[in-house]
Amino acid sequence: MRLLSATSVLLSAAALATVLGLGPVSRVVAGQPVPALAPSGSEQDEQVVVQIRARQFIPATVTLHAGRKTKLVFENQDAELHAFVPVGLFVGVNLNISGNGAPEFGTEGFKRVIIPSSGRAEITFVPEQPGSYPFFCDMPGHEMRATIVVDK
Ligand SMILES: [Cu+2]
Repeated sequence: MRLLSATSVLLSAAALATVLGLGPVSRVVAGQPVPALAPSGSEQDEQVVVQIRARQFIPATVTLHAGRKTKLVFENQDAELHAFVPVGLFVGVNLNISGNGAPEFGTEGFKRVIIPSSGRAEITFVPEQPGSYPFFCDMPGHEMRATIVVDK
């Protein structure tokens, strides 16, 4: 009985909120559902895999999301070394690199990671600034370019 009356009180409070126009917390604006606030944890983590094959980054455009914890994975399926050289993406951004690549850092932070044949590099970070960020491989003679797009 005690539980039941507590439920009644909650229902009454909800009804009162509706009458007062407070309504439900989440609303649909312009036909687009508002994403629910997820509890802290891994639910909003994003993992994106970029394959390197026949001197190409696949896919050529990678879409990430600002503010979301991201693991960006590069898998080198070629029989030669490749490098991931980002432009602008990591300025002022903390990151963590794992895998068996050889990362290089300079005065402005992360410069590139060289990835051995059949190797992989995993970069964990939170993209901050929405925008379009090119990246390339700077191994001699390799003409490999692709783009990371950070959406809001
Ligand atoms: Cu390359």
